[in-house]
Amino acid sequence: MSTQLGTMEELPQSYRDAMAAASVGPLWPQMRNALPHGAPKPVTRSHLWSYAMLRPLVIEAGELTPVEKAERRVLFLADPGRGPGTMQATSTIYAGLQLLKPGETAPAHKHTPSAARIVVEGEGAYTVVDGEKLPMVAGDVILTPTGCWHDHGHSGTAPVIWLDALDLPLFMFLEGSYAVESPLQAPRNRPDTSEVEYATAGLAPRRNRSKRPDAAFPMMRYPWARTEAALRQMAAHHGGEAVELDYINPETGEHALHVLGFTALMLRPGETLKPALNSASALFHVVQGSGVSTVNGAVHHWSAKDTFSAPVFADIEHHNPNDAPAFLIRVHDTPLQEKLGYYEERALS
Ligand code: GTQ
Repeated sequence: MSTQLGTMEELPQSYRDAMAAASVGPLWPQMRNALPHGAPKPVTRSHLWSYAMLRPLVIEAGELTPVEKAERRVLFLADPGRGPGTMQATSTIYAGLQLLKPGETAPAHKHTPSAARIVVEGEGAYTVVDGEKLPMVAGDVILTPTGCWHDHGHSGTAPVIWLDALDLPLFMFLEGSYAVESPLQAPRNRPDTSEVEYATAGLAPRRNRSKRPDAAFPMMRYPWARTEAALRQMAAHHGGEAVELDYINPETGEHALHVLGFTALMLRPGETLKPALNSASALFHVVQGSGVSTVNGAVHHWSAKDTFSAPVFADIEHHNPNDAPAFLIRVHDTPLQEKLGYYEERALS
C-alpha cells in the first residue's frame, strides 16, 4: 500500500526526452497527485473577503472603467490557494462583486455558464432574464440559468453592488464557455413569477401535470424578506436543529440550478454549528449579523456583506456570539456532485 513509487529523476534523461518528444509521460511519479490516499487534497485555501476592504476597490472600478468598457464591471474573488488572477473562489465556484451605477446598463447576453446573484448593497437596480424584470433587493437570490438572456439596469440613485456566483470554472474546464450578445431586452410589464405564480410555498399554478414544469427554471427570484421570515419561523419551532433552507425549483423540488446550489442559514443568538464534513466546496455570504467561523483552522471574524470560502471536506464551525441572529447564504456545488454520483458526507469524529 505505502510502497514508494518511482520518480522522474530515476529515469534516464534520454528516456525522459524521448517521452516528451512523443508527447507522453509516466503516470507513476504523478500517481499520488492524481489519486491521493484516502481523501482529496484540496487546492482551495479558505479565505475571508472583507466587504470593508473590497467595497472601495469596487467603487473605484466605477471611476476607472466606464461600464461600456467592462461589459460587466466585476472584481472577482481569487482563491489564494490558486493565486492572483484566478477566476475561482473554490474549485467550482466563480464569484465576483459587480457594480452598477445609477442610470447605467449592462448589455444583454446569454452564455453557457449559469449565474446567480446575491444582492449586497443599494436599491433600484434590476436584471431582466428572458424578458422578466427582476428587482434587486438586498439579500435577494436571483437566477440567470444557462442559456437565458440577461441584462442589468439601474433606475435608483446610489451605486448597487451584488455578488455573482457562476459555474464558470466547470465550463472553462469543459472548454464550453461562450456568450452571445444582443440589444437590451424589452421587459414584460408585470411582476416576476415569485410574486405572481409562486408567492406561497406548496402552491403552484394549475397546469396540465404532464406539461409540468413548463419551464426548466420557473422562478428566477427568491426575495430575501420571505427567506428571512421562513428561517425565523423555522428557528422558533425547530428545537436545537440547524436552521438551513435549500433554494429549490418550486415545480420540481430540484436544486435551483444544475451545477451550483444555494442554502440560507440562520445562526441563532449564541449558537454554534458544526456541519458534517462533505465533498462540496462552498462560499458563505453574510447577509446580516456577525460571528466567527473556523474553516480548517483558519479563523474568520465576519460581519454583514463579507464572504468566505471553504474547500471540499473542510472542517467547519460557525459561531454567533451575539444577541441577534445571523443570516448567511451558502453557495455550494452539491447539485453537480450528485449528478456525478459522487456527493459524500462523512460523520464527524
Ligand atoms: O452579469 O452576466 O460576474 O456574464 C461574470 C460573467 C457576471 C453577468 C459575472 C457574467 C456576468
